[in-house]
Amino acid sequence: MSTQTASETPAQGSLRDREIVDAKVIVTCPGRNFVTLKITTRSGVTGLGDATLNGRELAVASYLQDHVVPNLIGRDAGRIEDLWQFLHRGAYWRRGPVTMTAIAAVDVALWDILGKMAGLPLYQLLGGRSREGALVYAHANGRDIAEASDQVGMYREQGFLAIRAQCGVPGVKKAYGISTGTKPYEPAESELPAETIWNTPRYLETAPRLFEQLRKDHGNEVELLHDVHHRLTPIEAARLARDLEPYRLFWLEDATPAENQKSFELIRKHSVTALAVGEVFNSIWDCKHLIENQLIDYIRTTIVHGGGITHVRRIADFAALHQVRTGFHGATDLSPVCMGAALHFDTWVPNFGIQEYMFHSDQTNAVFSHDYAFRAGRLHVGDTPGHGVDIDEKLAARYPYAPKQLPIARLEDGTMWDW
Ligand code: CS2
Ligand code: MG
Repeated sequence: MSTQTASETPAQGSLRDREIVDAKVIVTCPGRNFVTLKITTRSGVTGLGDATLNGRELAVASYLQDHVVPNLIGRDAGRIEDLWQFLHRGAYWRRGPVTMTAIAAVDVALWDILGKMAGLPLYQLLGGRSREGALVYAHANGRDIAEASDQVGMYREQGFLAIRAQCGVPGVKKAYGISTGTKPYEPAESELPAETIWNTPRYLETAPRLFEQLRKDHGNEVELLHDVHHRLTPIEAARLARDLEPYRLFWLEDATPAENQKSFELIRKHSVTALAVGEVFNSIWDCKHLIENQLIDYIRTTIVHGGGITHVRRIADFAALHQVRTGFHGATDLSPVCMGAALHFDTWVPNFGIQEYMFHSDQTNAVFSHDYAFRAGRLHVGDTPGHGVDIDEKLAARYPYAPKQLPIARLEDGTMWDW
């Protein structure tokens, strides 16, 4: 009878099977730039991780290619936690969006390999289903309130139960979140940052009118969300949160820049509007104070920028202790690989809140095949082993990198502001 050593399990194959023999950084631009890490084991099992950081893609590609990949070859793909600790503590210059996005790509690729070796979907590896499908929200926007309301109506007809609404601000050219033409909103549109102008008083006057109209047009059932995108001072954020109370938002996002975490005490003092923060965070240390002091209601730090499943699981568990729920970032500049991994996480995590769902283009979906599907307001993952997302490398090679950066914002007097 063959004796199995600790490192030999049918599910995970032998240690030799799990040895990492290749790690490839794939940069492709099917409509927008994405960076993907593909790890291959000696047994030929491969795993994918998203490494996309909008506007700074090549920084992560280089971090992976030059500083991470040489450390992966020859290692055991099954030692996911140890590799996470090696890449985090071993970096010395720890944390930060580039480092944590690179670590996330390795981490998600290894979880993908583990699922494939075990023949299990990622949600099962994490602990199994906690729900059928993840509630998602779409992005409605319009140049004015009427147009934004029409788009909310359109998404409701498509079956969305939750919708983010943004609208233009009178007198402000290219306000945040407003798409031009028929394409969904795409912020990174030029090689160098486009300059946009911001006017807070006009915005503070417009936003409450938008939601007053949306409630009149669409009633109280649909969940409405709004993204301030870091543009208000703490007291302005407190005022907006209070002005929006009658319209019962699901959440008000990034109401004020969250480096100054005490500023959320001011917002909390003046309003019961639910608050969401964290898409620009990349570590549990960025959100610890906000979570343990109940200063937010949803944490948005997601798999691709938050150090992968291994680290975001710690953030979610810490948040659960304080009744804070997850609300993962899910813009189009996070690839379907991230969306796939995030949805498996959403399917498992007990303190799930909601998942952002901006649609990827057909070009992007042709490069990144996946088995998640939208039904009745929720995204449902399949049972493919791993996270269920794959990349067509030949097709990806047809879309070379196109340098793009995010816009910047200035006040009308030229003062640099938060975009
Ligand atoms: C936005 C993002 O979706 C959101 O909540 O904050 O679209 C953000 O502007 C982009 O991800 C930046 O690349
Ligand atoms: Mg946002």
